[in-house]
Amino acid sequence: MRSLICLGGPGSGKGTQCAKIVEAFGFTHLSAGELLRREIYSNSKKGEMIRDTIKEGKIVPSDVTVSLIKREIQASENDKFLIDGFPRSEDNRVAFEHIIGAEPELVLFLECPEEEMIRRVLNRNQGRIDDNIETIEKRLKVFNKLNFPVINYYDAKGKLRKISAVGTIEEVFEKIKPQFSAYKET
Ligand code: UP5
Ligand code: MG
Repeated sequence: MRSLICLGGPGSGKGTQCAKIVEAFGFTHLSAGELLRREIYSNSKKGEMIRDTIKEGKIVPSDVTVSLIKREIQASENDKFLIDGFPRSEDNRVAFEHIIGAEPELVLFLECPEEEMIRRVLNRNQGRIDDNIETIEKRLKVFNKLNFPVINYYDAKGKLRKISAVGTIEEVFEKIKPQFSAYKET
């Protein structure tokens, strides 16, 4: 199993760029946020807890997210995964590496100014319960406090690739592409 990770603040463009990477390089896209949102609507026991956590911009317990990711990996015939928006904390990272038993080959980090992230999220209009200014401010705080230790960890291991997320969707993708020179275009 080979995995790449895409990190960045709320609205930095992870989902948008991951969709393009997947199309160009044949990865399976696993968005942790999407898997959690799907769980809310599946009437599972954990759905209510997940909804409350997302509404508060907090991080869902690692075992819940990791088991959703693991289920997708096991159900897939692909062996290349692009994980979007996870791990968001050191606790997430350790749980992932312990349970999945692998470290990512590469970690993309989409760097975006906060005002731009807020603007993108507020313009999204997809009815997400966390796309309001109160929750966005909480999401940004949690991102700054808990995701940076993970980003620094991968940086120290030489796995981090910082990409400026400013510019059009195509311009950002052009900056990402060279990072994938080792992966075959599909
Ligand atoms: N857009 C994208 N690129 C653009 C560009 N270059 N120029 C102009 N506009 C651009 O993009 C956001 C919006 O901006 C879109 O409308 C897009 O068209 C436009 P998107 O690609 O959706 O950005 P993304 O980084 O994916 O933003 P998202 O809001 O999904 O990021 P979050 O990290 O906040 O959300 P996620 O879904 O990952 O998590 C949601 C919540 O789930 C978390 O806050 C947390 O509570 C919980 N969660 C966990 O607890 N654990 C996890 O592991 C994951 C999530
Ligand atoms: Mg997203």
